[in-house]
Amino acid sequence: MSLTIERIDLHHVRIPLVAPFRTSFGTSYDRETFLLRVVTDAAEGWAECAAEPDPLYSEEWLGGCEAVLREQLVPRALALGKRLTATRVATALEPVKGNPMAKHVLETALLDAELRAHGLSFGQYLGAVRETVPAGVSVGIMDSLPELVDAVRDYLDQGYVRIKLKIEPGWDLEPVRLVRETFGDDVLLQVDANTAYTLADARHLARLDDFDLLLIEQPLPEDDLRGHAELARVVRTPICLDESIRSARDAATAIALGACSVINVKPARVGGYLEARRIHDVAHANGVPVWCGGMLETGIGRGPNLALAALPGFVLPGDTSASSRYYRQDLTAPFELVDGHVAVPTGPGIGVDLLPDVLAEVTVSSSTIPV
Ligand code: SMG
Ligand code: MG
Repeated sequence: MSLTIERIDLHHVRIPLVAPFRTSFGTSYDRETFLLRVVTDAAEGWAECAAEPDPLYSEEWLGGCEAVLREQLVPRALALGKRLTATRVATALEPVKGNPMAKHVLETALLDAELRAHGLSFGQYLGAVRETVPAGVSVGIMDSLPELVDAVRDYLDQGYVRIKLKIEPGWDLEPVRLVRETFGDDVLLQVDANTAYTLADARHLARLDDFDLLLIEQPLPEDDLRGHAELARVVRTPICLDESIRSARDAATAIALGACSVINVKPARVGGYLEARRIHDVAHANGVPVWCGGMLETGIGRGPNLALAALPGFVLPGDTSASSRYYRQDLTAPFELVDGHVAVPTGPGIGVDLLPDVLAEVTVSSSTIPV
């Protein structure tokens, strides 16, 4: 079956976070993004743009995503006419350099429509082998160490099976030591620097080896694969890449160079679920464990991420937390944490539906991309 696009809408939303989330590159107080709805002759599809208002996590940002969708990506998809599938659209978007988050939101909405038309879930389509996935939680940089300990205690009490601490120069050894000493050796613990260090910090980062961490995520700048390979020779803790990996080719290169021994797979960062699955396949074939990252997605983005996290190579707990970690009121029925796990949606497509009243409440503006 192939589809014809009849309409594309953007719904700009702003949703308050339950608590501010601070990383080495900034603090978020709410989630500001847009949802893309595509109406086709066979079914309708939805996806969430992962970009942030400012280009601080990566070079993409919301305004840029909208512009490239309007002026470049949607026209290329429409040029396919009636022969549209998510795979064909991905191929048609390939000549456009970069812009993975913009490509991801269009491809995912189309894949949702396509799978709904076939009555297939993302999990079935991608090759999920689990009904639930273990949930980790990402803990932001705090104003004080006691606040950090309280936050981690609360997450552990809720049942999260892995803690990730955001770190930056000045907030690294002490918080990690304190969390390890307070909660014991059994807690699965890892850190994420979001590119905040340089290779000159190698000796300093090696001091994290004392704390038996699962991994150090993206310590160095995203374009410094050589630096990560050098660092991996100095630190014993496994190096995990996030921002550096934009494609399956990047994954193959990083693995071959010894720049990482674990990969954080985020569908949005790599242009969509099709490329995300290829990264899983490359890593799996090389014996490199992967896990599913997050971008503070609402239920609309979380649903398909959970399906991806259920693939066989996803052997480490992801940043696939329950809705309550992020929002008092999610845009979909909430994802709940049960025995440290979150259920993979089973319905057609992304397997979750928007709550129209909630969407109306958080919508800042809506617009249409002409088709
Ligand atoms: O969705 O639980 C989540 C967020 C997880 O820490 C998280 N994401 O670099 O991995 C990362 C960050 C990037 C997003 S910061 C807004
Ligand atoms: Mg990260």
